[in-house]
Amino acid sequence: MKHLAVLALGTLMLGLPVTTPFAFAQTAPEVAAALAEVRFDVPDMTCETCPITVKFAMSRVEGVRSVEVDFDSRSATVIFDPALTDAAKIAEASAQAGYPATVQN
Ligand SMILES: [Cu+2]
Repeated sequence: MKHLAVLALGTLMLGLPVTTPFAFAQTAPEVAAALAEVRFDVPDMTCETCPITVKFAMSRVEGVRSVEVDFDSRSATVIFDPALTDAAKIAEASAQAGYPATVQN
């Protein structure tokens, strides 16, 4: 009886790696194609630790995939899923952390 349970568990665990990569292979290209990139001006950054706060605030927005903040140019480049968020919400998060951000044209 014990052996049967172990066998059943083994089969269950073996089944996972077979189905998981297939599911990823199907969804990954769609997700990558749907991502958007926006550059923001963040003029109120005054020292080299300000980008840490901006990056943290923007990264917390649901749907944001990556945030790169450049202190020298007072800008932030954000990659996000437009199905989950938008530039206005990301700018608002930055503003609430003390750094108003505007989309670069
Ligand atoms: Cu600072």
